[in-house]
Amino acid sequence: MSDKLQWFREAKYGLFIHWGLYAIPGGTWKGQPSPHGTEWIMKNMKIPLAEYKELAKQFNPVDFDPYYYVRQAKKWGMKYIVFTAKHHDGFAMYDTKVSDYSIINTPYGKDIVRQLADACRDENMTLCLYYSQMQDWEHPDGNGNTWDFNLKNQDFKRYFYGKVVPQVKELLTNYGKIGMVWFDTPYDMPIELCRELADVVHECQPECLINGRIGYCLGDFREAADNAIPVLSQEECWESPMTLNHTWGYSHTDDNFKDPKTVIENLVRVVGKGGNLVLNVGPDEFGKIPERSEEILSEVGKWLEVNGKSIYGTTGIPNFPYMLPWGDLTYNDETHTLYLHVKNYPNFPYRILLTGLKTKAIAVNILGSKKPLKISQSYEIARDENRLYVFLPEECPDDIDTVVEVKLEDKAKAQTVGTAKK
Ligand code: FHN
Repeated sequence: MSDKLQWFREAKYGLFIHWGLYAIPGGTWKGQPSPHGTEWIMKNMKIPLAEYKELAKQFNPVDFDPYYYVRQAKKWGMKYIVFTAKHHDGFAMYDTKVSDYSIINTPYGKDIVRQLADACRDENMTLCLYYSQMQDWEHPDGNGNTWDFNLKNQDFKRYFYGKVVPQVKELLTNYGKIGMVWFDTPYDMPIELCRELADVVHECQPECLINGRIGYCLGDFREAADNAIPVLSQEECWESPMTLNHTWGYSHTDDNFKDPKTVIENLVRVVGKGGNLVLNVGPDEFGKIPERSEEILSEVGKWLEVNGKSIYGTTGIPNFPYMLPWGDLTYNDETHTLYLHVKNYPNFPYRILLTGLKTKAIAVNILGSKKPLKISQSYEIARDENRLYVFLPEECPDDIDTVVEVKLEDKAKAQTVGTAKK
């Protein structure tokens, strides 16, 4: 049986793109800032549909270059792209026959999903599509728009069968192979409809993944809360969606960006807990990715060029007992290789201690250098304590995260803490 999660399990790092009409106001409407989430501006400010729809008459992202997006994502070390085909505002960024509310009816007039799909296919990048299945502030029967529509007349099934099902079918039949449909905010959508939606995806493309936010654990993996990293390592696949600043859509004002060190730290933590990180950019109304986002992602990409082995195809050691004062660890179970991510570089005597690893280390070096590092590994019988000391060079090779590669004799085994007697 094919393991359809295989590509996702190995990918570890993806690019999320939140892009739609909301890029035009960029978080400010008639001089007033939207309280949170620029892509939520319509709902946050209860903008009448007729007024919000006017944005479509303006939308002309002439700077959008799909090949640039995909090549940048590759350079940044990302292995998949998740693009908002339809967000909560109901506007389709592709040529849909189901509704007039789409990119085709803008001055731009070209199908964005088509262009991205072509570029992804040519550049060998996995394309995944975000689709807001429950919330739709344009459709009178969709969830969320309480200021334009009378809720008493609402019939969710009319929206579900009239827009959701046919649009998801369009996305999965007209654009080639899609890696995943990224559903969102299922709220209290009835379970039968969620099941039906999953069936639609499976019928159109049996290999296509469905993320956890289809609801009721019907997805192929679990989606963590936004910007959240679990405390414990998880054995099943999962994903953490994360912003670079404080919003998903483009913002004219939010310059509160995470620096490259923080992004790398988050990536390592997510991967070390067995997950994937899907990191967001919000292009502006012309289709330009914010400069600061590009700078940060380039830095992370450069780090990955040297240290990618410690990320792709890795996970953590399940139930590793200790927090590490100097950093984090990731582990490749196939090659029996452990990666020690040293974020707090030690002072004299320039060594780090890993307590709790039972397996013998056979070769140790810093990624990017072949020079072997000195180690000392011991087991103290009375304390039942395994120790591995790694001696590092005096000068820190990478201020952000120096990665020590530890080849093990066998699969990594960790000690347990809390069992006094054997
Ligand atoms: O409401 C959305 C939000 O706009 C954004 O798309 C994020 C991405 O995970 N999901 C929802 C909130 O969880």
